[in-house]
Amino acid sequence: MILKATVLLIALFALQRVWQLSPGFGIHSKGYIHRPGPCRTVKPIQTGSEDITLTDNGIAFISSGLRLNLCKQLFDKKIQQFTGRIYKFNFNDPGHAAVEVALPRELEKDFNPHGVSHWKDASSDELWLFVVNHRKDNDNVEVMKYNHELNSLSLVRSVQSTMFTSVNDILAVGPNSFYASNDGYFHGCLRPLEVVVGLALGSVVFFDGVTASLVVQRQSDLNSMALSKDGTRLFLTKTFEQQINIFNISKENGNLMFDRAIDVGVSIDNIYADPVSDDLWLGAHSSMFLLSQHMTNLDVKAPSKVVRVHPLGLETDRFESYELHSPFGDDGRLISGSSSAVYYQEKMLVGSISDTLVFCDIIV
Ligand SMILES: [Ca+2]
Repeated sequence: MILKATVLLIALFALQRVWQLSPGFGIHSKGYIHRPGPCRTVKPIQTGSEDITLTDNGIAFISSGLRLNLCKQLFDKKIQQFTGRIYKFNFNDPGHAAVEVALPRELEKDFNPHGVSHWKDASSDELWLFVVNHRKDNDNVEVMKYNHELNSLSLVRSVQSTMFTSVNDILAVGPNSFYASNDGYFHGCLRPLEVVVGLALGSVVFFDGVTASLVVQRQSDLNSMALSKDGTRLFLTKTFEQQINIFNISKENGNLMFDRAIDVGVSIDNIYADPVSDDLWLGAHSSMFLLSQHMTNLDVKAPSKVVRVHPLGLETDRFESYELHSPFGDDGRLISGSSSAVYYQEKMLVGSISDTLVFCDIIV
């Protein structure tokens, strides 16, 4: 009797959770085509461009070939055949294809890239690329030095931590220090259960070059991060809750103090903070339901959407008020499952989890 009542209670709780999450799945959402100007796919990328990091002089580094470490049985088998790569795209010469960057020899056989970030030395051209690598055994953060002449990466260090439970994104704040966001705890087929039951097991880890510490804990649904141009604020996206959380960064120890949330009204993935305008650019999924169908069968198209958050506040508090813009939308035929967007001088790249990369001129 007690067992039956317990099972019934759990079932009711699960139903309530599904009901709560259903708007985020966007079951009735459609993809609307909207272009800011001429848009085209960028060759040769066909196996995803999940995350993009953009230097201040218009060089984009793109992670491609992500094999999600979730329940493999739920995903299209083709995804497991993807090869992890880093591509480079030059906004100053956008007529050309993306170029593959040579990986360090140590990573050639075990490279499954997810979030990317970079750190550029202000007084020199030295550039470090930080990549979340879902290695076969665990999640690592690969810190690599970029060689401009050889278009190659050399491994500086691989950072591991027991706090890296399921790393999604990385945010470099120095040549050897970073924040890493865990989108959850469990891998494999326990992960969908973690989402449905609503376990808040995501976190943000700060690594100061020596030690790792948890700076955000017991959160669900964490995705990607970006830094304000003055380096004092961190933006963190929450996909199902359709929010950007803004934190103030402690200068002393890197701790994060929650300031406010921005409701975006669409399931957001990766975020880019434009250092010129302070605008936030978001790769978004208009329908998580169609996205899940796309990930199960890549032939099924999923809509894409880019959101731009334009701050209206004064310099001291830029996001006190803001406007939401929708510069790009697609029904999935040009690009399915948009996960990232970056902007540079009236031009834009839109990345995807497992599909193409799109370049647009912005003329409207
Ligand atoms: Ca992401």
